[in-house]
Amino acid sequence: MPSTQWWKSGAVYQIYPKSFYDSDGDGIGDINGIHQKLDYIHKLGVSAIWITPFYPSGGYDNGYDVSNYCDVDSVYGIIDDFDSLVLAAHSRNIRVIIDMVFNHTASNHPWFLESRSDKTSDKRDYYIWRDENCGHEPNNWGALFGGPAWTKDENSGQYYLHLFSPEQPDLNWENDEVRKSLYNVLKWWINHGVDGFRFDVISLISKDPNLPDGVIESGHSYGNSRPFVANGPKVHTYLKELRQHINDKMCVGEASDVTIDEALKYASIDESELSMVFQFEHMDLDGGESFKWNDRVISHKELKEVLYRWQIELSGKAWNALFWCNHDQPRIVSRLGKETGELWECSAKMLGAALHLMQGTPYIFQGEELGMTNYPFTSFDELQDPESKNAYIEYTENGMFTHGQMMNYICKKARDNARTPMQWNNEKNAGFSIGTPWMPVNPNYTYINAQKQIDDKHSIFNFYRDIIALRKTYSCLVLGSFVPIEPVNDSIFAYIRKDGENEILVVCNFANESLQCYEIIKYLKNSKQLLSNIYYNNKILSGILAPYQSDVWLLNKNEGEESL
Ligand code: TEU
Repeated sequence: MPSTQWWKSGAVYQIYPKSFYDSDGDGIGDINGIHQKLDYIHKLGVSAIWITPFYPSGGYDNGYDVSNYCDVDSVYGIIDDFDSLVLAAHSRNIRVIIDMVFNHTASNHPWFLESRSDKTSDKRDYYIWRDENCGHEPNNWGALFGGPAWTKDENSGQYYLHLFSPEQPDLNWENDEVRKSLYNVLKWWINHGVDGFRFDVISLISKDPNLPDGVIESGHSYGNSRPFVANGPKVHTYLKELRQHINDKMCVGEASDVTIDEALKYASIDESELSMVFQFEHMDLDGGESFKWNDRVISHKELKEVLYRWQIELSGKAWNALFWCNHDQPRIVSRLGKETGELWECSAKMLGAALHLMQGTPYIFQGEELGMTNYPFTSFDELQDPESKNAYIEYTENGMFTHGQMMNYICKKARDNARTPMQWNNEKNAGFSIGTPWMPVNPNYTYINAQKQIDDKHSIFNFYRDIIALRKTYSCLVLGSFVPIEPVNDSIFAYIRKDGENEILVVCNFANESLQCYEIIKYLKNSKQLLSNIYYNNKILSGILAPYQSDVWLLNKNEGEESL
């Protein structure tokens, strides 16, 4: 394979440290816990780990409210632990990517404390302060975690902007000193050996300076700020400037509300801004009026349309970040596959193959490689995340949903589903901690756990190993073009990846039933099966796919259609 940037052929493993592995028995995962599990990560074959925030924090949003960008929160360890982790990861050829939360700080960050202390403070302009508007907030925007996006500071009588929660005031990127301070943070971590950054909600850093009212959509109490804060007027200027401070490090931006046109700028292959962006169009397909709180099921037809469009439109111009899961999403096997029964394993593998073999950098969220599932929440008291707690209170109090409806939606969509402890073995607390875990362990840990899967060659873990290895073996799976096979059934995702050397066919049945796919038979003649999640039949040769079947074939180039 020709040499290419490591993140193009490699996969990234996302670690939510609080729930990964607890090395000191306080019920909370930590940096040394990650260190102790590096061999497991190495075995999977990933090229990098991305660690979500582990910095001192206000403690409101599980680390996404940073109170000191250049340190490790004592609950996770000390900076020496981080330095040792980087060395140990590098010795295994695993890069380390860290999360930078630069749209906002915590409300107890010294910059904000100073900013709010006095209207004339040097740091006043580090944040976005405005006078009241006829006795009300400066505009009608709502915050993502509930309530208005403005909070009044009684001391000065002015309001500060917070797109998420009052505990997360937005930084004012217009201020040169703010940007310089943030670039110094990047330098500090580069000196600690990190290989890349994931930038939290980076598409929101540049706001429309007029801060106009937003439309109040049905089912909402406040105006929608997104048209005025996402992909704002100076975002690309700021990112080009930021890029000068990180040289050739890999950087992925979380870009909510990003369009393809915007992604072509953020993630252009000349990398003048970022290496790639996380877009959410495929994850938002089951959203609706009440944001994500519903039990709608993602349509396979729409999913395919979105994923294929991103593949085709970015091809040769920008680079995709591929993901089903992260710390904000429910578990994918519960969302698009089967979380129990004999098809659990098959569907988890199919979802892995469908995603990883498209063009882009695949991300695996801890436990996805084991087929970990959503948690069966039954009461409000089990919830940790302010997003779902606030939504529960708002929607049950305003009579929009009953307790039962809201708990059903939470079981399907809450971010807490991703945050239950990693299931290492079938011992106490799934081997996550000898103390009391900060979140309950999913009761299915007795049969879904790492220990059970590592040595089983047919396990989900080993299937993930195989797809990661396949991308390293065949260059067409990395830089090769993406050619959809259509028309096929809406639930069948069939595509060919090809370059000058090879052509590989990927076919995945997203349905919980056998489906005909005669359209692919012609490609299979004299071709070689590289991978399958079905070990008991070869009906695929006659064009029949089993429920959730996923197959990967190295094509004999003389067969199939000339036009490919
Ligand atoms: O998420 C940004 C974001 O837009 C999410 O809040 C998303 O809309 C939500 O999770 C959907 O349910 C990032 C972080 O990934 C998230 O954990 C933080 O809470 C948020 O930013 C604020 O920093």
